[in-house]
Amino acid sequence: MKLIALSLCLLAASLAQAQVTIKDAWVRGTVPQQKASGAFMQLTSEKDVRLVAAQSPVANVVEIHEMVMDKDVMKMRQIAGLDLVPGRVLELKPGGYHVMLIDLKAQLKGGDFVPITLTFEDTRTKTRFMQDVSAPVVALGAGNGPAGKGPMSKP
Ligand SMILES: [Cu+2]
Repeated sequence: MKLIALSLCLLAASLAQAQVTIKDAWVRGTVPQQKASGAFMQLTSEKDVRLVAAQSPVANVVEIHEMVMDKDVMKMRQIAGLDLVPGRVLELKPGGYHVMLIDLKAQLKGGDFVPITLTFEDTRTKTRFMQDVSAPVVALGAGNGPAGKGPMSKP
């Protein structure tokens, strides 16, 4: 009886933590020697939360990036976090916000899955929570990615 109560508690805890809906996650495949790649997905939250960090076992460094115009050249740079507006889809996509996988430990091949752990912060309570996603790798030159959002053909 105690065990059942405990597992119900754990279930409730894990459900309570799933505050952000993560959809259509994918990672751009790499060629040998390539040391970085991007991860893309759609995030939706019912609450005011902020994506503050990401981790993945495939990369030594994982950052949150945005694309900015710098003297007519698109460049990407790290940002401290990304706010989610409740009920609105925040799209991480090629040419826009993305999760940057840096110093990759191995080549990312089509058909592989990349586990990514996202850390969010409830902007009111300042409570942090983590959510995992398993993102399929879409190989370079394989055409469109899931749901027609293919690898970046232009920045
Ligand atoms: Cu980047």
